[in-house]
Amino acid sequence: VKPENGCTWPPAMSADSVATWEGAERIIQTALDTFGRIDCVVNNAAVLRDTIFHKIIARQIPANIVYEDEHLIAFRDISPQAPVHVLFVPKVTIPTLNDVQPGQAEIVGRLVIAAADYAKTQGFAEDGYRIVMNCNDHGGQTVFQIHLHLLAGAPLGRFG
Ligand code: DGP
Repeated sequence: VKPENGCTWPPAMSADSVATWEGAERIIQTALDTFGRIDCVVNNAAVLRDTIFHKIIARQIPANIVYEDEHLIAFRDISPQAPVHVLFVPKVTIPTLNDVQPGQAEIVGRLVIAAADYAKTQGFAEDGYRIVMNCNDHGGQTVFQIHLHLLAGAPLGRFG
């Protein structure tokens, strides 16, 4: 559990401080009523691991969404690094690639297939594209909900 990657409810309380709060059940119910979901429960505190991408999924902030299904969402990167730069994000909360469980292979696979399908429907599959997933500090990850970058639309230069 990485509460630092999200927040607890009520706000400004660490999971530990809520542990002694009577009525933890009520707190968790309030979080559920307010946010529609909780990601996990730590010491009787509801933990919401919200990122900017969760807010896009919940339509709390706008994004240029190009694809969505029950498992994932795809939208244009706010700071494009190529003529086409789309992010594919699962709806299940997974902060980093290190947190992907063996039973979650399908979730990661769906991101790749959705990106390839998008390339085909947009007509640049044959020209080619690059997909990138960053993990933690050295990988340059800045948003702690796993996501796949699809880059295309021009020769991207050699990488790796
Ligand atoms: P990474 O460095 O791999 O964690 O990539 C995060 C990407 O997310 C980065 O390329 C910029 C993009 N991004 C950050 N905030 C927003 C946002 O509010 N909207 C959109 N569309 N993209 C964002």
